[in-house]
Formats: sequence, structure tokens, C-alpha cells
Amino acid sequence: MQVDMGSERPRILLAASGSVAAIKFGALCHSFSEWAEVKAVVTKSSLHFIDKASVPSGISLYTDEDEWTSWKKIGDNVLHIELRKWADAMVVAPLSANSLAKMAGGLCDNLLTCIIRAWDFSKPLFVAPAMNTFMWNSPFTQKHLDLVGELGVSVIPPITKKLACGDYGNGAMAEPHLIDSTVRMYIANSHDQSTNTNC
Ligand code: PCO
Repeated sequence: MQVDMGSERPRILLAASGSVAAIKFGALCHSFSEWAEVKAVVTKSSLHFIDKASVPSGISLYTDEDEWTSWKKIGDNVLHIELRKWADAMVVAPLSANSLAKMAGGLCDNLLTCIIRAWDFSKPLFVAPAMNTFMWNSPFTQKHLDLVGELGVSVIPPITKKLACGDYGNGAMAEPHLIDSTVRMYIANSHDQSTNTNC
């Protein structure tokens, strides 16, 4: 059955941070662009793993460099604020251990974390963590997840499989189709609730 989300496609900001799972970012962009208007934000470390050619050509891809090359004088738009205003929802996939820690502490030292620091938490923010099992099982992780959970961030949990280093364990990013369907269903349900006046 087709999901009716109204005539306008939702505006989704897709972001990648520096985990090996960023190799799947292109696939994620393809999936989301089938039903949403997508803009992409990538960190410097994520670019180590992302093949830019895998991102559909219709999707604007923003990096830290774009933040300040687009600003010249007082009154000019600031990119992280413009993207925060533009998006109906944000999805960080993969979310690395480092970016999770920064999020939990409110640090903002790159385009991605500046958007999160300025985020309007009345809009959905999803994260799909990805890291080695030892990092996932570290007590830091639960503390950081609790902090971002209190802010209203939704976590799409990692899965157990073979990791980048050859270890087998929990910490692999959820599959792109699951991230896509989780976000899509959430947005379709929110749309249904806001348009259903009979109950
Ligand atoms: C370091 N980090 C990781 C990142 C999480 N791993 C994954 C998967 C990939 C292969 O399917 C790498 C995408 O294992 O999301 O492995 C580990 S030492």
C-alpha cells in the first residue's frame, strides 16, 4: 500500500559521521530520495569512507568547508542555521562513538554538530550508531545514549555482525532499508495524526 504523506515530500537532512559504516551512506541517500526531498551533510572523517559518486546527483552534499565559504558578511545566511530551518527531520547514519559523545555534551565543532546544537527538538532526530563492539559496550555509550534520549533523540539500534576489523559482535549500523522504513513510518504516522480530525 502507498503511504500518503500529503502532496509535499518531507524534507530530510541525512548526515554521516566518521564510522566505517559510512560506506553505506550512498545507499541510504538513494533509499530516502525515493520518497523524500533530501540534503546531505558529511563530516571530514566520514569522507574517508564515502564515495561521493555514490550519492545521487540531485542531492546537495554539504561539508564543513561550505559552512564558511557561503558566509561573507553580517546578514549573510549561516549554513547550519539554514539547514536546521529547512529540515522537517534529521537522520544521522552512521553516528560514530565520537559524534555521539559530542552530541551528548552539546559540543559543536563542525557543520553536523552545529546543526544538532541548534536543532529544534519538536522535529524528529534519528541516529543510527555504528562502532566496534568494545566501544558499544563501554559504559560511556549508555551514558551518552541516556543524555541524547532525554532530549528526544530516537535511536535506531546497531546490529550484531562482522565488523570492519574482522571482529564479530554488536555495533554494526542498522541496515539502510531498516533505517529508511523506520523514519518513513514515523513520518507517515505523524502526518496521519495531524490530519485525522475524527478522533
Ligand atoms: C569498527 N567499526 C565498525 C563500524 C560498524 N560496522 C558496520 C558494518 C560494516 C560492514 O557491513 C563495516 C558496514 O560492520 O556497520 O565496524 C570496528 S573495528
